[in-house]
Amino acid sequence: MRNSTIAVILGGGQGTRLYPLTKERSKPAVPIAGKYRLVDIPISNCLNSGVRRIYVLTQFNSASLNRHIKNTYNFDVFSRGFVDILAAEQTPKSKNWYQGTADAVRQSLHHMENHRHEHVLILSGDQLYQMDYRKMLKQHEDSNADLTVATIPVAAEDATGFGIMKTNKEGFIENFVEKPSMDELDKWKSDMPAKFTSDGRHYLASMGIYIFNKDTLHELFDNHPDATDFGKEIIPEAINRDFKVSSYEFDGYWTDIGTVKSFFEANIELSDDLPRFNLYDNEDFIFTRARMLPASKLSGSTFDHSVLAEGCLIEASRIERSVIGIRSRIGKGTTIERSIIMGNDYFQSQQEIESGTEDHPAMAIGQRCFISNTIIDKNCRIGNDVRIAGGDHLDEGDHGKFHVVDGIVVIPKGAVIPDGTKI
Ligand code: ADQ
Ligand code: ADP
Repeated sequence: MRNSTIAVILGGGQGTRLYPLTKERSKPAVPIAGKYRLVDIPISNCLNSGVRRIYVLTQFNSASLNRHIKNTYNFDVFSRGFVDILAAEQTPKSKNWYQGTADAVRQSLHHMENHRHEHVLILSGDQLYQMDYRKMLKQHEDSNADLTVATIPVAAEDATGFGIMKTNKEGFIENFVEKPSMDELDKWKSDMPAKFTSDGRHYLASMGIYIFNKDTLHELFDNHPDATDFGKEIIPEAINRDFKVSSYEFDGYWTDIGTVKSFFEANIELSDDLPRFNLYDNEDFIFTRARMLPASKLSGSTFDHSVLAEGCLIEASRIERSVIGIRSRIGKGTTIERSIIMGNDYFQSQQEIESGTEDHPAMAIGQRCFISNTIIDKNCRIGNDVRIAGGDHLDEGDHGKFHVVDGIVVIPKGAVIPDGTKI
C-alpha cells in the first residue's frame, strides 16, 4: 500500500452538522476523546495500514488544523510520507468551493499527479472506527475490481441515511441507491448471515470508504464533468457503466460522528467499561500531537466511568460518564454528568486565574457548578454556581452564549458564562 496508494480524507463541507463546534475551526480539527482531533482517526488508520501519503480536503483551513497537522505528522526524510491539507481554492479552472465529495477530489487531482500511484483511497473525516485498509486493498486486487466500496450491514432505521446496495454471488455490487426512502426500503433487503439479521441488520450500507483504480477515477470524472458527489452520482454511474464495483464487507465497530448528537454519544461511549472503539491497543495507535503535558492532578473527586486527559487540575466533587479533555481545570464542589469538557489550549498563570471576576471568570469551570448533557468547547470561562442541564425541555437553536442541538447544550469555544448562570 505504501507505494501504490494515496489517501484522500474528505474533511467536510460547510460544517453545519457539527456547528457550533465548527464555528472557529474546520471539521477535521474538532477535538475528540479528550486529546485527539477528528482527523487523527482516518490518518491513524492510514498509518497503521502503511499508507503514508495523505491529503486532507477541507472547505476552509483553520489555524488549529494547520498547527495540528504540522506539529503531529512531520515524517522524516526516509519515510517519504506526507499529510497535506488542501483547502478549497480558486484556480484558473475552478472558481468554486468544493461542490460535494467528488468535486472536492476532482479539484485535488492535480496535486496527486505529482506522486506515482495506482490507487486512490477515499475516506470520510467524520467516522470513528479502526480498519486495516490493506485487507480491503488485497480484496480489491484479488477480485480485479475497478472500484471497491467498504460496506457494513445496517438496520432499517439507519438505512435511509446511507447508500444502500445489493451484491451478486461474487460480491460485486449490482444495484446502488443513495439514501433510499422508508417506503422503497423493502426491495433493498439483502440476504445476510443470521448474526446480522438477528439484530435487524438486513441492509448493506456504503461506509463512504472507496478504493478506486487511478484510471477508473479519471475516466469517471472525465465522462461526468458535472458530477459533484460520490454517493449520488459517481458510484451509481460506475455500476451502470459496468465497471467492476466490489463490496468489501467490514464487521467491526464503525460509527458516524458527523452530527452533534452522534459525536456526543460516541465520545460518552468511550467511558464504557469496554468501549467498542478500543484506544488501548499495543499495535493500532491513534496518533495525535505529542504535547509533553504533565500528569493530571485530582483532589477530593469521585470519578465514575470517565475519561481524563493529561494536564488537568481537578477538585470537582463528582464526575460521571464524562470525557474531560487536556488542561481542564474544575473547581471544588462541582458535579459533571454525561458531558464532554474539551479542555484548554494553554495553561493560565496563577496571576491570570486570580484576576478572574464574577463576569469574566478564569479559563476553567468554577466551584459548585452542576453540568449535565453538555459539551463545553475549549478555553471557556465558566464561573461559580453555574447550572447547565441539557435535555429535551430546552428550546433548540442558537441562544447567543450557548446552543442547544438535539437537547445537548453546546458552549462554544472561548465562551464566558458568568457566576450564577442557569441554563
Ligand atoms: P454522507 O456522509 O451523507 O454519505 P457526505 O455528506 O457527502 O455524505 O459526506 C461524506 C464525507 O465527505 C464527510 O466526511 C463530509 O464531511 C465530507 N464532505 C462532504 N462535502 C465535502 C466537501 N465539499 N469538501 C470536503 N469534504 C466534504 C456518504 C455516502 C453514503 C454512505 C455514507 C456513509 O454518500 O453512500 O453511506 O457516506 O457515512
Ligand atoms: P494543542 O494541540 O495542545 O491543543 P493548539 O496548538 O491547538 O494546541 O493550541 C494551543 C494554542 O494556544 C496555540 O495557538 C497557542 O499559541 C495558544 N496559546 C498558548 N499560550 C497562550 C496564551 N497565554 N494566551 C493565548 N493563547 C495561547
